[in-house]
Amino acid sequence: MRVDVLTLFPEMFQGPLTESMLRRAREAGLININLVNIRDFTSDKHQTADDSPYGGGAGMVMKAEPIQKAVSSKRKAESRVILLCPTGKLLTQEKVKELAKEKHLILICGHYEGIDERVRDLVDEEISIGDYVLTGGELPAMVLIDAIARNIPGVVKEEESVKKDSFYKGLLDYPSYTKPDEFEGQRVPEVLLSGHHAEIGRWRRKEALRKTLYLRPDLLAKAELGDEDKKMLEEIILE
Ligand code: 21W
Repeated sequence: MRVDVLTLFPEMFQGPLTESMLRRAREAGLININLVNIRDFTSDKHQTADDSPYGGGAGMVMKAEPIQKAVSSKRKAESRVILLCPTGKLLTQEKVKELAKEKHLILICGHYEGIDERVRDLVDEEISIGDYVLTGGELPAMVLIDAIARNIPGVVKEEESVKKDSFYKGLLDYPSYTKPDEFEGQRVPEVLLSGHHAEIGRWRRKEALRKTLYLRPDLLAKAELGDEDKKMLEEIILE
């Protein structure tokens, strides 16, 4: 997959995209991330990319023309153009999986108080990462890229863990433990030391259900539950 990120602050991406999993994914050629400075598409001598809002008020608004030129220089028939903005549709794992199948994404990061409204006509969709106010779309773009990369085959070393994301689809994670088998007087649940894989699987499913019931009942209402899950939930409620 190729991703062009249009931003006034390409330096913000230097850390996250050059470390850990994303670096490996880029080095392996699984994802090609290209930073595009919107300022390079301005046409005046001061390279003006933002200006004061018509009608007055505080803050600056990003100009439409430099963004349009930047998009035009990258857009191909197979491109999907996404604007990161606070009024966008909330990002979900479902959307992440859908976007992971694309050949080419163009991500536009707003900054300052916003972006000229007419930019919306250039984009295929608008995405927000949550109901809180950030300083720009750069961190949301990195969140989106990170979540997408995890779903490109070969990026996560143990493909199993991505499959598990979907096996436990809609539920919170089960509890994990590693050595030592006792820490501060708390023992690791005996079943995990037993080597009985079927029983371990059942225990994990039940504990994932328990966590979801207690911490995120909203997710439980949407999860696809089988008969075994419903039996386990009854047991949990009666315990
Ligand atoms: C924050 C832009 C507030 C605009 C009317 C006119 C991208 C983001 C962003 C930002 C405002 C995302 C106003 C979650 C986010 C982003 C910068 C509005 C007041 N009202 N997901 N001006 N949260 N944020 N400014 O902030 O660009 S995705």
